[in-house]
Amino acid sequence: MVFRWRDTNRFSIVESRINDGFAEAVRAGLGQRPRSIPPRFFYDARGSELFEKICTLPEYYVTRTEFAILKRYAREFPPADTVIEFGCGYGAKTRLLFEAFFRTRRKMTFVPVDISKRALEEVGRYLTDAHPGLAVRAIRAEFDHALQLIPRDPSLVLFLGSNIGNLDHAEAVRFLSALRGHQVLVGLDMQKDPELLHAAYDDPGGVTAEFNLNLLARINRELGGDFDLGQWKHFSFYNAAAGRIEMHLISKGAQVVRVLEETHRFEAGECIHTENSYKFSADQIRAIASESGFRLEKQWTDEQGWFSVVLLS
Ligand code: AVJ
Repeated sequence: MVFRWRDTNRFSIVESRINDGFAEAVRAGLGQRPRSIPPRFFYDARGSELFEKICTLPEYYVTRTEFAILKRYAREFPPADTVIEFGCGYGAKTRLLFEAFFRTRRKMTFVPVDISKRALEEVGRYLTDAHPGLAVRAIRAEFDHALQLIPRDPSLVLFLGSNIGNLDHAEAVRFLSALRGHQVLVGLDMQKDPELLHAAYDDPGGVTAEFNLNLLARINRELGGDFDLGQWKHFSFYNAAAGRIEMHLISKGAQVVRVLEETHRFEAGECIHTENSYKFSADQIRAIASESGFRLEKQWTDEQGWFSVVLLS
């Protein structure tokens, strides 16, 4: 696809260390017990497409609930000269927010961070077209690495979509600590009826299952693996003690798989842990904020209390 920018000066993209270590992570993850592969590897082209589809599922309340909160309260969020966003994806929420920000400002800089170049280009093209006063300085990198590349002057940082839910408590505190000096708008999915959570992570149409299984398909495509996808089952459940949804891939029978010149033996029922998606309580949000050196400035939620958007400063 060829993009033609109306004004090239207003869009740039830096790509940094984007060999994200998929092979190394898979080798290490299949070699350890219990086996696990980090969820950031879900998002190749096919995985990103499937995730977009998840976001529109009736059972996946997450996206539409957060969107409604943002839409309703956008005017209360503090605009800033520079807005940084971790994990902008295709930027539906970002577009909404900039509509609100540009009611009171004429010039802004937007720094979207994502691993998908296509998503960054699409967001950049749309936003620079829509807002003549906007410059987009995109960063294509892993979140951890991007922390060293974002502007230092006090900015508004967006960390939406409960992307923070992929981090455990210590990781979340470490990530937010690195953002001190900025204001941070964070979207967090709240603890709720496990039935609702189960439905959101195991939809009847099987989109979430396909999203999970795509990780094995990606290993086959990119690392020359020979996973037989018919021999694996998507499994997700709410681990109430840990306050998180866990996603696993379960081996249907005893089998042998070759990946990266190595042989892996699986017994029936053995799993690969592919994702934790933490669900938060009000106390946990307060703890994360204070442990990372922030004040919980403001908090917005929906009528059912399913999702929270908080402003840390
Ligand atoms: C992108 C991490 C917020 O945890 O809800 C959706 C990913 N996994 N369905 C989430 C996901 C299965 C999503 N996050």
